[in-house]
Amino acid sequence: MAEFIINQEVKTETPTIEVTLSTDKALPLGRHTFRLVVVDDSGNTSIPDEVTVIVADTENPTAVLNAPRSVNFASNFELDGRKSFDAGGGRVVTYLWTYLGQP
Ligand SMILES: [Ca+2]
Repeated sequence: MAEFIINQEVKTETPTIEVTLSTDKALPLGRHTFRLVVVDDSGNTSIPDEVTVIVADTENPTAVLNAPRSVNFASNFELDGRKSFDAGGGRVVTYLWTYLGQP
C-alpha cells in the first residue's frame, strides 16, 4: 500500500504495489502515468517502463426534478433540476427537459 506523490519514487522489495486513495484525495478523472524502474541483485538498473491509467466516471447521474404543486392558469412556472447530482467523480452538465402531456 502506498500513497503516491507526483514525481516521488516509492521503493519496495515486493513486485506489486497498491495505489491507495481516500475519497478526499482521489485521482482526478483523466489520464495518469506511472513509471517502474527495476534494479537487479548486482545493482544494474532497467530503463523505465510506463503505463497510463485512465480514471473514468462510469457511474450514472441522478436526475431530481422539482416543480410547484400547482400553478395559476396561464402563468409561467419554473422546473428545477438543481438537486440533480452525479456520482463517480463527474458533474451534471446537461439537462434534457421533456413535456410528456396529460396523463
Ligand atoms: Ca457520473
